[in-house]
Amino acid sequence: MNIDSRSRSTRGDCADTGRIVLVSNRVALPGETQTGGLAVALAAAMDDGPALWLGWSGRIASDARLPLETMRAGRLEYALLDLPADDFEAYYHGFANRVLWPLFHYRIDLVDYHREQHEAWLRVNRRFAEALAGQLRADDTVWIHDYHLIPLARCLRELRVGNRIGFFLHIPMPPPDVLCALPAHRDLLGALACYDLAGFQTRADLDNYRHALRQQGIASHGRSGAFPIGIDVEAVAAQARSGEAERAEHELRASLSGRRLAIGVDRLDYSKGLPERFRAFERHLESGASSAGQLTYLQIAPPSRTRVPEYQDVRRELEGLAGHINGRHAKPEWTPIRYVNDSFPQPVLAGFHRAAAIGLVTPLRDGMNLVAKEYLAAQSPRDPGVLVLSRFAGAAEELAEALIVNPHDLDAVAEAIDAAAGMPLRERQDRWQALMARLRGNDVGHWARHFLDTLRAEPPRCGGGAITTALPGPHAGALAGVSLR
Ligand code: GDG
Repeated sequence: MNIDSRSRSTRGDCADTGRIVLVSNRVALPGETQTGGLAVALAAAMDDGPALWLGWSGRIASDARLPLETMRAGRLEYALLDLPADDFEAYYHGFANRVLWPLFHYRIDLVDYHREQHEAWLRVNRRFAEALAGQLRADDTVWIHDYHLIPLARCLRELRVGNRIGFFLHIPMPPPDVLCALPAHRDLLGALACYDLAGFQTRADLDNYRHALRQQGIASHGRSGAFPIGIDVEAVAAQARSGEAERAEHELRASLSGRRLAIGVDRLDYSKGLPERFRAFERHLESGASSAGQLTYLQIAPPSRTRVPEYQDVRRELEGLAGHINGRHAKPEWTPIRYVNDSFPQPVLAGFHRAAAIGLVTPLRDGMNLVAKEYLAAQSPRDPGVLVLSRFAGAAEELAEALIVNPHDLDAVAEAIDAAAGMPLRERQDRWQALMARLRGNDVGHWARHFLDTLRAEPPRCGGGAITTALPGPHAGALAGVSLR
């Protein structure tokens, strides 16, 4: 790549109306079914304005420096880069999935750290930076997503990119005592501090970040804030009323033989608390509560990261548990748990949600959890279901009218299932309306605008190179939910 032309491209006029340039490990190409929260959210957020979305192509290449593959869909352009086999293995299957993911979900016990994988992570980020710098125009605003790409702003600054650069962490930010289990924790915090704006899902995540910076004596060059991610509420509600959803709802209801439905929809991931949820459902079956035996629990769990041993373990554990619970409690005409390792189109999921009197969202740790929000948006206003929600999902900070539970307390979850099953219509409607008002007040469009307006409220670093301290601008303090350092 030509450094001169890159420098020129980032030193032009610093106008405020450029493209949004999204960067994430994977992109959601048009027409692809996505089962990850990040892709679903970004695809919904990028509805207006010209934008470029850059990410890994999904391909391994022996010569990873081939020109980027580009394509266009309406105002959205995609740029895809290939990655070399060794680096990809160490960066993605190693450092991202077996170090950062468990660590940021408070699972130090599952962290498998190797220094050479950390180095591959940094190399891949430099590769992303080179690919991106070649695509950037002077007035672009760069928005980088998630833990795979934390070092990217620092790499871009090293290439003298002067554009505004923001970062959003989709997963939880752990407290300093957890974070410092990572040998390179200071380097990681220093990389986050390079962003003009670092965004987190919740106030608690933001506090953890700031606390860690203070503890390590690291000065941030930019600002930080809490930007809880939302969903496209009206789109999910419309999907739930579509013909495809109605058919799915109808067929599912017809299969229940008069029983009611509890539903869980989660990527098969140990952070989602599925074994605990299965056990809590068994506790409910054995509780003697009036609703015990009257509910069928459908768990949709599309497999993810299938090569990672911890994911294979949780899958085996769930198969054992489902077999055990059904073996003990099933009747000839009824199976208590329907456990489905498959993914479905979003309108079908919305129909399933609408068929369910109870939504079970009980992760042990979750950045936000979009399924909790999708379950609510899919409900019928006349007869809404009840959300049982873990206090350890970021969504619990906003969704106080759900039945909030500690997923480790199996008896409490079993009691919440019974309370949800017996909740009078009026109370269900009151809770649901309060929750929907909250979802509508912060949908995915609002989330994206709020982040980008905050990022753009500061002058860009035209010219690149020098990293300066960004001082709060005149409008910045007025933006709700963002606190400035
Ligand atoms: C990360 C953070 C944060 C699920 N099964 C199917 C399917 N899905 C969709 C859901 C939802 C998305 O995948 C999952 O989003 P979550 O938020 O629940 O979880 P993560 O994938 O872990 O996402 C999370 C999120 O990023 C956004 O910031 O909330 O905390 O971990 O949209 O509906 N979609 C389809 N078929 C399925 O079977 N089509």
